[in-house]
Formats: sequence, structure tokens, C-alpha cells
Amino acid sequence: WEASSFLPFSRARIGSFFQETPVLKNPFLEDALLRGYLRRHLPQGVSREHFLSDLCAFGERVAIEVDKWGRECEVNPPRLVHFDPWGRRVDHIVTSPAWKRMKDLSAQEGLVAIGYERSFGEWSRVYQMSKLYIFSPSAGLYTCPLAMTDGAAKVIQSIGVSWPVDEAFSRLTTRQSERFWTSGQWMTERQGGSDVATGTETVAVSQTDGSYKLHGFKWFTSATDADMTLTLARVQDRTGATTPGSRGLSLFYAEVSRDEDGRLKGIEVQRLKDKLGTRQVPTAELLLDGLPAHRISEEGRGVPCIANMLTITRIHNSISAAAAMRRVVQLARDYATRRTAFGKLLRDHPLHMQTLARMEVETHGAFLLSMDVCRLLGQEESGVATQLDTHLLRLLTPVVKLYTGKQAVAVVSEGLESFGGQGYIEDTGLPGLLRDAQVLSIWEGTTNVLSLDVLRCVARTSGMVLHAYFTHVKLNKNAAVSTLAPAVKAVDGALSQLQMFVQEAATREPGYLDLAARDLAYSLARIYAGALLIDHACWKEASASDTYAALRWCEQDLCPVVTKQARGCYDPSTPPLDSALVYD
Ligand code: UCC
Ligand code: FAD
Repeated sequence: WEASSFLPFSRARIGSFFQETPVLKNPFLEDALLRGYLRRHLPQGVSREHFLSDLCAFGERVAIEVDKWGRECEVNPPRLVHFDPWGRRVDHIVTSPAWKRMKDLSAQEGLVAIGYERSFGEWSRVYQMSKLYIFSPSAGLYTCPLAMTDGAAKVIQSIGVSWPVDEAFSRLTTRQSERFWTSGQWMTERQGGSDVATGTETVAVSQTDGSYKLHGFKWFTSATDADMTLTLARVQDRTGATTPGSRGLSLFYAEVSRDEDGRLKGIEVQRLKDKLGTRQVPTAELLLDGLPAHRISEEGRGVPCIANMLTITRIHNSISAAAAMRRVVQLARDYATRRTAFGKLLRDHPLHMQTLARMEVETHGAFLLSMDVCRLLGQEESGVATQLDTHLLRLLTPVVKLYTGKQAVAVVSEGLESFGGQGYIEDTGLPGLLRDAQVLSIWEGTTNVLSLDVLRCVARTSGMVLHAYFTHVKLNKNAAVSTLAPAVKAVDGALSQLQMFVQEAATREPGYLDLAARDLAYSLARIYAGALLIDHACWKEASASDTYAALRWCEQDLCPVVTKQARGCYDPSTPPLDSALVYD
């Protein structure tokens, strides 16, 4: 008689129950909304079939192969080697093999190229961004260099593809992995990431051949293993003087290269940042000590010139935000079919399903907002956009970036909880999703800075961007007499309230709108998403869930700026009260 043979817990025996893990399935096939959106919008024909079958094949590859590389990027983060064994300064950023595989894959799959080949006309951006949406949560943040690469290509295209940036353009947009380059975007300095006009200390010293050498310190440079960069600096005149503020900033193109001794030309990598998330990406502090560069904007027009890059990277950010939400929902709903609590599967607990459904509603909104911006971008680039479309793109780019960035943190955080304690366990890969979501509202412009950008673009266009917004948010007449009626009523009402707010706010004291900026941006996002959800639910092939999602979305406060106004939140008396409260 051996006592141990009857005991389920002894020595190496740790019990017989092991929880089944959540399984990542093909993210394209698993995404009814993405597939529905594409079926609804893409014109029928050969291209459409190619488009959809490519996405399906890519989705399979992401689930089976790429997701593992993404995890490898996370557990094998980049490191900086300052010196070689003999003491020579080399500043090598050592990245994982998986990170390098991501670069090759990105070129081969055309993750930047598709946007420039334009084989699908005005739908090329939707195609490219659909691929990135599928890729993003498995990409080990390789989407970060891709966003900047796309942004750099866009800037080059906008100024004209000629020397000295023609070779760069062809490399940024190639599908040949051995030729493919990525780009950095070096804007932030120690004094300012939002306020680059004040914060930029980097100077550009002109050389006799017409080129420049840059001297300065870039405080945040992501994906610093890039082959080139676009960066801002102030041109020095003969006396060494520079022009302060935004009007003193010019845009420069620089290649990141090494001399015969293997040293970076004109760059010292000071250190890599120790970050909450995005650990897969090398983010460095760089001393620019005579970096050879070419000025590619007119003198003093650096910010408007790099704005094209900001537009692209902000759209990528929105897509990644929606994708993070989609991924956590996909994993959570799979897990709910495998995990039992209180005698039944999680999927059979109505309260748990309500929680996941709320996450799904947010994901619906984020997806439709982000894709609509991609649609507008594609239209603009293929010359079919109206002036109103162009205005709408300008307005919605910051609105959608700031709104989806915040949604992603909330939804991914809720998503982690749906795995219980396992959501907090590092090697499930789930905590990384939350860490990486947190950056989405910080880089490429914080929530407040983008809210103020919205106000500035309204002012600069004399309200034309808002006119475009109010013109575009048209509600389907049939929807008003269907089950969607409550949603239509809510959006209609919120839209009228918003219109009244805008008219009234224009008459208020300076600073009033600044205080309302964030709530205004949220209102613009929620109302627009409501209209998109209703519109999608009106599609003849829409599902009952599409209708349900629209109804649920429109139950929230769609116009918080009016709700808060009514509570006096923007009155001149509030700033001192806010300050007093904060510093009490
Ligand atoms: O964070 C960074 C990279 C991270 C990695 C990328 C990952 C991407 C996603 C990946 C997904 C996983 S790079 C750093 C990003 N930095 C920012 O976003 C800066 C945030 N600050 C702003 O956006 C500010 O609003 C500034 C810097 C643009 C403000 O500049 P100024 O010069 O002080 O302000 P102004 O006066 O508003 O703008 C000057 C000119 C104006 O044109 P003109 O002179 O013709 O009137 C503006 O209309 O620039 C024009 N402009 C724009 N045009 C300014 N912003 C824009 C815009 N967004 N679009 C078009
Ligand atoms: P600040 O401007 O100091 O902002 C601090 C706070 O003040 C924020 O909450 C902001 O919203 C608020 N605030 C600022 N101005 C106002 C205002 N007028 N009204 C109300 N509120 C305001 N930058 C690059 O150039 N290239 C990169 O590759 C890059 N990579 C990055 C990678 C990571 C992981 C991170 C975290 C950052 C990266 N950045 C990069 C920098 C990033 O773009 C900036 O950190 C960001 O734009 C904010 O700038 P800041 O850090 O100077 O914050």
C-alpha cells in the first residue's frame, strides 16, 4: 500500500486540471465587422477577390507564424552596445532575429508599398490599413517603424520625388526586402515634444556644397535602427543666429550610416529608454554631432512640411488602437468558451457576456472611425476627394487618433480582467497588450495637444472643417423608421446640440473653447462614430449584431461638451477652482 498513489498532490504531482489556453485564430476570418466593411465598400470585381484572399492568407500567416515572432520581439528586446571589445565606440543597437524578420515580412507583404502602388485606386489605403490592422497586435510593435516609414514616404511624395530623396522614396516603398528602408521621425527634444516650436534647440550649419550638418539632442527617437530619418532643426545664419519659434524650424532628411571604422556618422546613441511598454522598439536619446543632412522644406516651413508625416502616423496609431481592442476581444471571447466558473463556462454568464459586448461596441466604433479616415485618405490621394472630404480628413485625423488612443487603454484593460488573474501574468503575452496601448495616447500628440490642434484647424479654415463635418454626418432616412430609430434620434439630437454649442462658443471669451477642447473632440468622435455605426447597420447585408452595436453606442452621452457646458465646466471661474483643487 503506497499512500502517495492515492494523493493527487504530492512531490511532482500538481493536480490534473490545466486550463486550456486562449487560441488566436485567423484574425481576418474571425472579424465579422472587418469582412462586412470590406464587402460593403469594395467595388466588386477581380481586384476585390484578390484583396480579400490576400487578407485571408495574411491572417492565417499572422496567427500561425507571425504572432510568435511578435512575442519573441517582446521577450528579446533591443539592447545598446556602446563599445566594441577593444574600446572603440560603435553604438550598435542589437535587435532580435524576429525584429529583422518583421522588416522582411513588411516589405514582402507591401505593408507600406500598397499605399503607394495604388493598385486598388481609392481603396488602396483601406487595403493597406486592413493588413496593418490584422498584423498590428502580433507585430512586436514593428508597426511603429512602418508608420514612420509611411509618413516619410508621404512627406517625400508631397515635396516631389527628386534628389536627394528619390532613392529613399524608392526604398521606403519597395517590396524587395533587401532594398527596404525604414525611417525615423525625430521631433522631440528635452524641452518639448508637444511644443516643438519652443523646444527645438538643434541647429543646422550650412556646408559649402549646399548640405547641412546638424548639432543637437533628440530626446525620443523610436525604432532608432532606421536607415534614415526626417528631423527638425534651425538653420544658423552666418553669425550663428537662428530664428526662434515655429518659423525658425526647417525639415531635414538624413541617412543613418557608418564610417569605415564602423562609427555612426554624426550620431552618438546616448542610451536606450527604459519604457513601460513598446519594449520591442529601440527608443533612443541621440546626440547629433555634425549629422550630415539635406534641408527638404523651405526655410522656416518645417512644421507644415512634417505635418504630412503626422497625418499618416496618427492614422496608423488609430488603426493600431482599434486592432489592440479587436485582439483582446477575440482572445477574451475564445477564452470564455474554455474557462468554467461557478459550474458553467464564462460564455454562459450573462454579466460576463455583457462586459465583452460592451468592449465589442467600443471596438466597432473605433474600427469604423479609423477605417473612415483611411477611406478619406485614399480618396484624397487618388484625386477623387472633394474639398469637403479633404477638410473632413484634416479634422478627423486628430479626433480619431485621440479618441481611439483612450478607448484602447480602457478596452484592453477591461480585456485583461476577463482572463482573471491570468490577464496579469506576463508570459501569457496579455500584459504587453496593455503596456503597448498606453503609449497610443501619448506619442504622435497627446490627447490635449490634439484637442487643441482640432481647435486650431477649425480656426485656420474659418470653420470649413466643421462645415464639412456637419455636412457629412447625414443619417440614413430609412433608419429613422426602423429598429435603429432610437440611435438615429440620439445622433440627430447630439448633432443639433453640437451645432448650437459651436455657434454659441464662438461668441464667448478667449480661452472658453480651449477649456472645452477635449470634450468637443470627444463629442465629434462619438457623434461621427454613431452615424457610421447606423450607416453600417443600414447595409442590406448587415447583421442583427450591427444594429445592436449601433443602438448600444448611441446610448452613451454623445455630446459631452454640451453636458459639461450646462454644468458650467468651462466658465471663467473654473480654472482657478481646478488649480486650487489640484494643489489643495
Ligand atoms: O511621437 C512620435 C513618434 C512615435 C512613433 C510613431 C508611432 C506611430 C504609430 C504606430 C502605431 C503602433 S514623433 C513626435 C510626434 N510629435 C507630435 O505629434 C507633436 C505634437 N505637437 C503638435 O502636434 C503641435 O500642434 C505642433 C508641433 C504641430 C504645433 O506646431 P506649431 O508650429 O507651434 O503650431 P502651428 O502654428 O499650429 O502650426 C504651424 C503650421 C501651420 O501652417 P501655416 O504656417 O501654413 O499656417 C499649421 O497649419 O503647421 C501646420 N500644421 C498642420 N498642418 C500644424 N499641425 C498640422 C497638422 N496636423 N496637419 C496639417
Ligand atoms: P509635454 O508636452 O511636456 O506634455 C506633458 C503634459 O502636458 C501632457 O499631458 C500634455 O497633454 C499636456 N500639455 C502640453 N501642452 C498642453 C497645452 N497647451 N494645453 C493642455 N495640456 C497640455 N518623439 C519623436 O519625436 N520621435 C519619436 O520617435 C518618439 N518616440 C517616442 C516613443 C515613446 C515610447 C514615447 C513615450 C514618446 C516618443 N516620442 C517621440 C515623444 C512623444 O512624441 C512626446 O513625448 C509627446 O509628443 C509629448 O511630448 P512631451 O513628452 O514633451 O510632453
